[in-house]
Amino acid sequence: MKRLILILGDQLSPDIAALKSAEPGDIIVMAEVADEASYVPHHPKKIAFIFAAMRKFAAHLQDAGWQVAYTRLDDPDNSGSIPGELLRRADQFGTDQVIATEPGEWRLIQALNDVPLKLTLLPDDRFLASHHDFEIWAEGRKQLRMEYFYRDMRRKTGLLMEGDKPAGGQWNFDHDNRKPAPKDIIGSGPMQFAPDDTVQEVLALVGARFGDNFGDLHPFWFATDTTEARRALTHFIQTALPRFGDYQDAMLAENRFLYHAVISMYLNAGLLHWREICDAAETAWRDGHAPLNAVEGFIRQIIGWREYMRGIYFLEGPEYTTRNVLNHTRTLPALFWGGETRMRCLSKAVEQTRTEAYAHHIQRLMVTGNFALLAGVDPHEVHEWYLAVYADAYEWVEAPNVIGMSQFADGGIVGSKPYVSSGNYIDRMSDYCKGCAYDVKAKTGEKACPFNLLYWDFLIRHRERFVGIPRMAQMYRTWDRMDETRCDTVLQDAAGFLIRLDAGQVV
Ligand code: FAD
Ligand code: DLZ
Ligand code: SF4
Repeated sequence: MKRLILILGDQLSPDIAALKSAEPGDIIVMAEVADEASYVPHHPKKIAFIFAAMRKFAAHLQDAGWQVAYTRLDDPDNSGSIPGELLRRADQFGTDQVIATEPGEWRLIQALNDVPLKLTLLPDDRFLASHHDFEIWAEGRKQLRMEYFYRDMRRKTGLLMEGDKPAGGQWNFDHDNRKPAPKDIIGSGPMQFAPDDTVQEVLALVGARFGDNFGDLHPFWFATDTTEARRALTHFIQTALPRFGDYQDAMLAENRFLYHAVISMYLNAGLLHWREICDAAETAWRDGHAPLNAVEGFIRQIIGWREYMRGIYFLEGPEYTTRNVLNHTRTLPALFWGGETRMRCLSKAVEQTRTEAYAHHIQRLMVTGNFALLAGVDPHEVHEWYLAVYADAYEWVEAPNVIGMSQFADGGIVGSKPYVSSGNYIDRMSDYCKGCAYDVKAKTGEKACPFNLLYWDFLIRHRERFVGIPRMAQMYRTWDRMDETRCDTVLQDAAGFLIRLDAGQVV
């Protein structure tokens, strides 16, 4: 009996499990549906990227001889959901058998399991660690530290290994990697692609249907198929990888990409595979084109952090995104949606998110994430914002980064301590503070950088929880040595700032 082979918008890999198990006569089902396009208000560039890549992937499958039942968003009989499209296609083709690859969000896994058809859900083997591998690794450990998981992944892949030893004698070269941004950035940023006919058609559709969502649709420059994504990868390896390590944590107002790869949207949608990316990076090192600190740092992000985050998401289960151990309840401030702010770092990070559907790791972690955490914003709202605004965002990778790493809402599963900082860190790593309405050196008063105020306010609010963490104890000692009147002023100024924020004033 013929079967339906479901391919989702982030499963655009020729070797995706469902496709590998397909046989001649099976029907490939792909569908642009309102439910997926609107469960959060996705950035229009993200929707356009996924739809365009889906259409090209479907065409590629058809060329290879597959029968593809493709639903466009504006098809009149589009049921609006993945389960609805499966039922419709099952009826049309007279089958009740469906083969799918496990989706990257619990929400959709549950929806597929509820469809009254005979579903076979295959593991997504595009990842290095299966759920089982991660469970085995996690079992019996008091703390799930990424660094140890990463070493296992190095051994498993053989990447940057010399026998059973790490290349260069060290697993991790991060101490070489935290340089502030240089004034002169060499390099042209990520490779950009002019929209072809398929992309143009999608842009018209997305503009009409999702033009009111936060985010600029134009100019659209993403790669939308594997050939283009591979060109973007090669461009990164040649032009940026050698400096990736040194400036990985740096931020510049007028240079949005620095030496980052800007490939996460391609990798997560299936246009690239982790192995080809890491092999290309390792070859660059072995050929003497890129230094070890850059290549090790880059490979760690992919076989370390990325795989680890996915492991945590599936280990922790569907209610992970509702965790809120710090009991933060503030509504996400309007400035996250482009509302006016005098804080230049936030204004620049949100502006580039609006135009590019991209911000690099430190902008996400130490500017927007840091501010939301210090201000005590409800982590679920923060999570939904990140899920909506970045082109690479799917819950399996976004939620552990936001709920865990950035907001500490999971109580320390991902990070042993919260990622918080005063303005000083942002000043050291960026050029944002020059030209800001606030003074990063001022600790109290009208001009005081809000990060300076909120930093102490956060630490004092959560003193009981954090004072016992060795790497935080020093901060509490500093506070305890500060003059009492000064401490009161800091907390009063912080409270005043939060009142103005809640009242919707421009802060
Ligand atoms: P580079 O800096 O060039 O890194 C190379 C690759 O490493 C990335 O493409 C990505 O695949 C991987 N990587 C790096 N860091 C991480 C990480 N922490 N977790 C998983 N993969 C990583 N990444 C997503 O793919 N989707 C998300 O929704 C997402 N949300 C995030 C939210 C927050 C609050 C934070 C702090 C980080 C988030 N990240 C997310 C991780 C990281 O910021 C992005 O992967 C990275 O910025 C993508 O840009 P790039 O391709 O230029 O990455
Ligand atoms: C993100 C997304 C969007 C915007 N639209 C679609 C769609 O119309 N059809 C589809 O199959 N997939 C889409 N996706 C990706 C899914 O939301 C994704 O597969 C799940 O969130 C699981 O990761
Ligand atoms: Fe951001 Fe403070 Fe610097 Fe202004 S002074 S850019 S608010 S860190």
